[in-house]
Amino acid sequence: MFSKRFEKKAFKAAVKDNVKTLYRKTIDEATPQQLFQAVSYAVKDVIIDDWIETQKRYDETDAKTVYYMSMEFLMGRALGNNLINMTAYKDVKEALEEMNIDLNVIEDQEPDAALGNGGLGRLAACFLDSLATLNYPAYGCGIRYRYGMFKQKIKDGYQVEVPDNWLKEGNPFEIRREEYAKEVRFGGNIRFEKDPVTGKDKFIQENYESVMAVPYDMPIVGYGNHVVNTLRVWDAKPITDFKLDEFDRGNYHKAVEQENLAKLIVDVLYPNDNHYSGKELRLKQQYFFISASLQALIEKYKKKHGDIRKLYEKVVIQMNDTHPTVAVPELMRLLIDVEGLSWEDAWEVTSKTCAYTNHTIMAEALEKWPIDLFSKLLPRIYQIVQEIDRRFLIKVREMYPGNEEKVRKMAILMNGQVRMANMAIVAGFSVNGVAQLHTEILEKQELKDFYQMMPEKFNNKTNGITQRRFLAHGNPLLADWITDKIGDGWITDLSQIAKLKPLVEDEDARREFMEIKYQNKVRLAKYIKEHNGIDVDPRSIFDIQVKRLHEYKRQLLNILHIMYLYNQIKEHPEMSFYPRTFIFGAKAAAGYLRAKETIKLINSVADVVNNDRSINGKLKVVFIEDYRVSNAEILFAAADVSEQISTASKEASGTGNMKFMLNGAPTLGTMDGANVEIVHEVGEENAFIFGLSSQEVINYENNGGYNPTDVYFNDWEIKRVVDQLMDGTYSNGDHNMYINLYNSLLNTQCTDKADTYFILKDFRSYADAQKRVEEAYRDQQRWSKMAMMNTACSGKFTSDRTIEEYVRDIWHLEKVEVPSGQDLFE
Ligand code: CR1
Repeated sequence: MFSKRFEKKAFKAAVKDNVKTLYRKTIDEATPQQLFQAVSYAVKDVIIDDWIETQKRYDETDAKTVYYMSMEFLMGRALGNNLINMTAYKDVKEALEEMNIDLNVIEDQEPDAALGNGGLGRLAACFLDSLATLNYPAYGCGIRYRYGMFKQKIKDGYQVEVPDNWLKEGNPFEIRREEYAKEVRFGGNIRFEKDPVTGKDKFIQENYESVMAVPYDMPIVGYGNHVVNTLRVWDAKPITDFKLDEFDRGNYHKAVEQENLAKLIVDVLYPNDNHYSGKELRLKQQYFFISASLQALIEKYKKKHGDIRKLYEKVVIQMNDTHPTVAVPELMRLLIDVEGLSWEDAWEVTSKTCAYTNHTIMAEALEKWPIDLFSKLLPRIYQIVQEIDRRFLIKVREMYPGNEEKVRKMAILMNGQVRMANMAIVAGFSVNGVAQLHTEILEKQELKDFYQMMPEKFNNKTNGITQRRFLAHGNPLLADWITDKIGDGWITDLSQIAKLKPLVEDEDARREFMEIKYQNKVRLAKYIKEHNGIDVDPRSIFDIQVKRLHEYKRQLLNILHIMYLYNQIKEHPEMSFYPRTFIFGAKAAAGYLRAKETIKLINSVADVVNNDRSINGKLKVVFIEDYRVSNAEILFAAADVSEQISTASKEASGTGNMKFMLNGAPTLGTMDGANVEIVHEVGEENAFIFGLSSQEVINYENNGGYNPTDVYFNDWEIKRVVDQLMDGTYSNGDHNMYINLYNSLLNTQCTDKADTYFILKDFRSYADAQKRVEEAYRDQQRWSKMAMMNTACSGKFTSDRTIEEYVRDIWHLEKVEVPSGQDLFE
């Protein structure tokens, strides 16, 4: 049925009109990109009414609002998702068909909004979707990078990074809000003065550089509830008046500098996942969007409220990892220097408003800014950090008299560095990890001293994903089938997906389920043919590992195992072997050598294996170029096996694991991150678990590691694959191509510890688990039960559940009902 809001005739007329006014063309003449723009503007028109209505309702009810501060929002495409959430997807598809327009083709014209690296950024995007769907007032605050995550090309098997000019055709789903621009200042020096009238201390920043932050708002559409929240991302522009001024005085340099600073600051997303690079420009980006967001939020609060000391009653700030932690001293600065609060009052407000989520225990991801860089760029902020640290250390010494070890571990300022995580914990009223195991490791290991001192702050919020994008939109065949069987309640209440459990015993249901999986594999096979030119058999096992490339995620273990399988097939052609297609997708940070070598290795193994006619296509290896949200949706839908093989204790949660599960792919993985909870929900018999436990890994680490040569010399098959990195098998005779990988495993150089991610240690156990996968898959009845059970048990992993827990334990928001905005096509 066509809903009133998308009355077919009016919608078609709007699209036609848009093509005319935007491009002076008829529908038949318009390019697919122009049609995408025209359709999007017609959709946005409908969204705007609800957007206005929502914000009006928030204003009237004076509801408490969460500000989700994040350097990353990995949104992907908006058009299809907006239509799904407006419950208009099928109607619009139909209307467009009548105009001879294929909605799928139109959707493919939209570039991904790739303002994030991986899990952390995608989590932020899922959270925004859930917040809107659950009727909670929320802002996402971030940066409008002119270039998002780079586009990945594969040339001769190597990754090549290409700039992601995602805004070049214009973004129909954003609105520039010039009127809310805010000035942000950097550098200079601080002059101290006593106000002659009030006697109060005044801190005046002089000789600074500044830029204007200009917000762009993007609508976040809730599912079927007329709620439209806002993602506010900040652009930078030079302060033009000042520039003219400088020109007048002939200070050409300074004027150009401001122009350059503005351009530079929002130019590009740092492409590091789980890695801190310590670049000054990155700190500028952090302070830039935080200062602007806080100024805007305080201004908004003050429009309705007289007493800034009650800010925490209406505002809660969630800091997505330490990247936005400069919010703590910046809020203190605004409260003290601008609003005139005392230190004590400002601290009370700040520490009741800010909460912190930790997303990793990887040491190289910890943000520790050199004090000289930090204090030069943010002189007043640095003074405030010093005072926060001073007061905190007094408390530490009170609690642990004479224990200077505690001071060294917990201080914010130590060894010439500003330790951002310590600041976030000291100031935040809540500190949460992102899966049970991760939170446990934080409490018992990484943040042990903080946990002992302030256990009440610590809590767990296991991550989740939105089923609207990763099932309703990404897997329409399965979505329709599920709705057919159990109704459409699962779209906003994923716990209902458990109603599929009884159907696991129904043979017809299982056949249908597997037929849909097959259709999705055909869709992926077609994508692979188009993009890679490789033929893959949709009847083979689709074993997929897609995620950022990182040593701890162990793509190297996966590809070494493929080399091992290939050796076996070559050696024993008679051996029974179920055909397998191994699929990878992963971007490596541009400067991450071992990660890039791994990509080259995967592509080289693919080349050798895929072109070896003697193995009769039993083994295929595919590297999906430019893995991103839009092609991820296709990959999850088509997976038989979900590879989640990180070294236990290293993956804080993972969220890809949940997307595979939702789409009916059993996990082949370690007991790490949220895998632990996935196995708990689905049962160990419906997953393939292998490898060291996190406790075993941690024990080895605490005792100087393990010796990989023990494994290497005692298992000739493992030795053979490791040697094949150096013998030219996968490098046309070049013996140095994979030397960094080889050394990372065995370290013949003896400069560093070897195999710190326990790849050789876990190899046998992984190969055994892979063997179990093959056996299980041969029994199609058994496999179909496992696959269906995974979907049926995925209810816990919706981000709706995660958000309800944040609201219950941390944010304390109220739901706001929104009546439908004015109907555009009435
Ligand atoms: C973790 O590595 C987790 C996401 C979202 C990542 C991953 O396991 O699912 O966060 N951490 O919580 C990260 O990017 C900077 O840290």
